Amino acid sequence: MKSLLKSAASLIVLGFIAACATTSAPPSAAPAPTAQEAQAFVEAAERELATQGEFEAHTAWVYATYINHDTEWLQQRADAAGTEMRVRLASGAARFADVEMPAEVRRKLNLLRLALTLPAPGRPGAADELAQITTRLSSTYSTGRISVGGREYRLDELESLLRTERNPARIAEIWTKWHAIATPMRNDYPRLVEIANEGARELGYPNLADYWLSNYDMPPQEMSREVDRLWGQMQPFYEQLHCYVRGKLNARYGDAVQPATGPIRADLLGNMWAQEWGNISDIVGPPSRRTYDLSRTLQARNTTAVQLTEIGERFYTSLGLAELPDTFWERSQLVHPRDRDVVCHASAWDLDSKDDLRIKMCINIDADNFQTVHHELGHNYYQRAYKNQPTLFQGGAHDGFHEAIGDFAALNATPEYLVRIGMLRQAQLPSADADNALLMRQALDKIAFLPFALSMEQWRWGVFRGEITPANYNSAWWQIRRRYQGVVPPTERPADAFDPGAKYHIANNVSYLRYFLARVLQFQFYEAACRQAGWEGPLHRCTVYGNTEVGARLNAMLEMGQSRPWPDALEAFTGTRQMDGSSMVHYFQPLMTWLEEQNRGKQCTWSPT
Ligand code: X8Z
Ligand code: ZN
Repeated sequence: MKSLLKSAASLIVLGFIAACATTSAPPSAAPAPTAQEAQAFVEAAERELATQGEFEAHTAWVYATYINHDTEWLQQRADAAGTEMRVRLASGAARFADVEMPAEVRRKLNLLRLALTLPAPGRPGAADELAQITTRLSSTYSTGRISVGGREYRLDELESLLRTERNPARIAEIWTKWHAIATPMRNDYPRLVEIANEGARELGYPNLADYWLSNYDMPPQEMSREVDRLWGQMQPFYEQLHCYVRGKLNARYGDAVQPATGPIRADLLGNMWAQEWGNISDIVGPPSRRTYDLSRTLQARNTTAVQLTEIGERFYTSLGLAELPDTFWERSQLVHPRDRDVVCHASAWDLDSKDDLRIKMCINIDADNFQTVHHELGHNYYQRAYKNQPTLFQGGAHDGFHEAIGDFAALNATPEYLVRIGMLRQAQLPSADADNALLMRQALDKIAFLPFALSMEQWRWGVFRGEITPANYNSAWWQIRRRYQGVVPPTERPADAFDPGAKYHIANNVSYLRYFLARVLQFQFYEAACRQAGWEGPLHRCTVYGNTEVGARLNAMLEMGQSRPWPDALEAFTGTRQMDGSSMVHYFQPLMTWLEEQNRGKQCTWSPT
């Protein structure tokens, strides 16, 4: 992700050359390059990436925290230059394809080839045109505002409204107006795809989808099969959840708004993109005598954005990790500045690969932001742990690891933990009979998310492969969302709609498979950590808060960065070399059993087309 790291590239630098990737042979007249030359090439590349990356990061920071004509200009220039540099290095790396060399140098060359999110072709002007498009898309998204009831709202404010708004007409209005901000993107996006596909082909990949899928230390087709396997493990659970939630929405809103059969109306789920549904747990239940509402608890205590961030930091320091530096508090953007446009979407930054860590958020005080603060700090603690690795190894074991650390931390925020840190009173501690209510709230966020993440990437892979053409962009988007998630838009979509662009990661070209993988991995990390801590109770009640032995083992995995194929890193912390949904299944098993009972006799499908 562009803004996540010191350079646009480093987070996605991963993996071995894909089996299908071709490399061009050196011209026959030139002498074959040597291993020493490969080593020297890599060292020079790392120096250039480090210097240029630091410059790019500062430019990107100023743009993201103050969007205006001049910062757009700077951002676009830096982006184009960064793309040209990385394309030059990626093409240069291909020269050493047939040279015998130490494994570490080979790995770095492979990472160099995969170091771009959107590769541009080498012809003059291509990187520039691409940077113009990406900057325009980014600014259109981040400066989007809509008018509701005579007042202007930004996206972060609309998200807050949707968390609690229960009037279906007003919900549909907010949803429809926000999605309209993406309409101007509809002509830019096909051109972006065209240029980046051309760039991917020049680097030896058939298209951008295969290029992205080559980042996982295995051939892209194999990675696709892994994704299908993981989804297959959780799909039955999602179908039960969908069925139960649909019934509750039908009971709440009636047949005219939400029918009892078929797909769910996407705007009714408490989230602009129907990606996480935890905000409608008041509608879904199940009722429990004693449970708590984290948003209300935080608000009742007048928690500030700084305090929320300190709560997050405290979890990591309790594991024995160092406090964040003073500059983190001086330089981070925690809340929306009063008088300027910014990129509100949360991100974590490492500007110098030393100690200049920051987060950039527009914090509103609620449970979602509690989760996001932990998420972002997970990125920062990962970045700090691998800062002594060589430049090309400074990244997550794969991008899903980077996204999973902070979510793993937040899984530890159990009621018992909240009592320990003084957020809840002992008397508010939910008893065992509240387990299903607690698990439901988690399932609405964690399980509902999986088919959303999959839909995002299924759409993009189809677009990158040319199977979805511009004329079908929007209809294919809704076909895919309906098939995987079982959701439909509240109203017929206009002919010029470009609904995918209303989601940050499409407008900003951040791959999304990472979040799907992270949902699975975070439960593997959590179960492993709880095992290390000797926890014997129900998995979802475990917290490793304060356990420095777990912290040391976690940090050992983080310190590896991407110096080794990801199964090595996974093994270092969990003892297994496979991504696997069974920790997630195990965590939610009591709720699954309960849901199956509740849904007995119901028709739990939504015709997928
Ligand atoms: O984009 C994010 C993070 C930044 S890496 C806030 N997330 C995804 C999203 O918001 O769509 C975290 C969960 C999924
Ligand atoms: Zn993230």
